[in-house]
Amino acid sequence: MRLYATQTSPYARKVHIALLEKNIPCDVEWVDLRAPGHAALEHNPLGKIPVLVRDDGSSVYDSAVIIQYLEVLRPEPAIIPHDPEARIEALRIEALASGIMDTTIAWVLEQRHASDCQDAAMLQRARGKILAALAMLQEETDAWQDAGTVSVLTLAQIATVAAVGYVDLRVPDFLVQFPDLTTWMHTMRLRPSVSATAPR
Ligand SMILES: N[C@@H](CCC(=O)N[C@@H](CS)C(=O)NCC(=O)O)C(=O)O
Repeated sequence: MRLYATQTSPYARKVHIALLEKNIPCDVEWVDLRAPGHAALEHNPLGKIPVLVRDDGSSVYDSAVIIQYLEVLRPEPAIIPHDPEARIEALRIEALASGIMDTTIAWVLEQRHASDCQDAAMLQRARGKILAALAMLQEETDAWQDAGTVSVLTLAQIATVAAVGYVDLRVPDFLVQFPDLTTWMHTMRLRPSVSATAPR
């Protein structure tokens, strides 16, 4: 199997951490998304990463679907709870974390416009949403103080690491008001799957 990814994509990082936590061997190919005709286009017409290409050449995307595929491919150790209520809760947190990724990327792209061309209202709205979602994630992490030492991370924890790591990479100021979340992230960086996938 081969994962097409970039070294800064939080969606790809989520998948990469899941592969490592579940101990699933997979080659990783770094893609330059700005290059015309880059490798991911051959496997996903949308040209987005992550894309997982199976040994029979078929593709799986996007990141949420890849996670479901990995769980079917190798059910143990499970990263998604079997209990229906706990499962929905894990998927909700994954969606919340993905929303942080989406909104942070939109914020960063808008911020790159010349200052007189920026949509100030959009930036303000996006910032508010990111901060509200981070506050919610911080509450979740209060219950995950042992996550640095558990045998396997859950999807909710993996998605949280990927989202918070991305905010830290692009807009670290947004994390200043979340000291508990920041401390939790420091603990998580001691974990091999988290340190090996840190954005570079
Ligand atoms: N919902 C998708 C989002 C993937 C995504 O937007 N990836 C970005 C990189 S972080 C990308 O490939 N952008 C290139 C493009 O949109 O052409 C997922 O969860 O996999």
